[in-house]
Amino acid sequence: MTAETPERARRLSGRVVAATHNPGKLREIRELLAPHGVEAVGAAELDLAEPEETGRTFRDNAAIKAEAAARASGEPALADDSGLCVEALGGAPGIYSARWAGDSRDFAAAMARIERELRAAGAPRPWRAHFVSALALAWPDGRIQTFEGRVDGDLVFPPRGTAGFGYDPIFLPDGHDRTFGEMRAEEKHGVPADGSLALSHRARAFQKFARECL
Ligand code: ITT
Repeated sequence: MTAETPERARRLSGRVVAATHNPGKLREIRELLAPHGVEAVGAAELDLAEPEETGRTFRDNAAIKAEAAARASGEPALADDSGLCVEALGGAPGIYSARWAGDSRDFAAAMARIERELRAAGAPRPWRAHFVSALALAWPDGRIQTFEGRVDGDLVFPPRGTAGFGYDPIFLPDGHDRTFGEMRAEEKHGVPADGSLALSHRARAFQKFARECL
């Protein structure tokens, strides 16, 4: 049902429902869409319920969220499912990245848990990890398109920087000496005008999405 390259691409214009309740993500999605003249209205603003994320992959969960929002709103909906995969922890927290922060969304605790588990496992440095973002665009008629992006890097402790959200302060992307938490928004998820590869997982997924849908 989901495909990276749909038979007939559909273009998005006007407005889209951003099927997320995460304000950090919503901000990034808005900033990514704005240059294309597409406005994003957040799921919380429309009072949309949060569906249960029962999928086993980022793509499945993104599709669940986008489809639920498109059905409930009658408008096209764009969802992101994303997470941090730590190699020495077998890819954890992965699709459970939000859950590791608990109901209170305590990412300081979630980052501390990652450090604790790496030390307990005796994992040799560098502590490799990657962020993944799956974007799903669902149309009210049930059609869905998905796109995935990834960025690799090392984990650093203690966390550095206060920008961004979630696990940004411990993620040092390859080729950079500042964490996502120390970068300006534009550096983390800006899309280069010359068509070269963006830095963040979400911006990389967005580049694929933009090629097909904007
Ligand atoms: P929605 O489902 O409502 O979109 P969520 O926060 O629950 O919000 P996810 O299920 O996709 O979203 O969980 C992804 C988690 O992974 C997110 O809460 C962050 O902690 C982390 N994450 C994803 N992208 C990130 C990024 O760019 N920087 C830092 N942490 C990120």
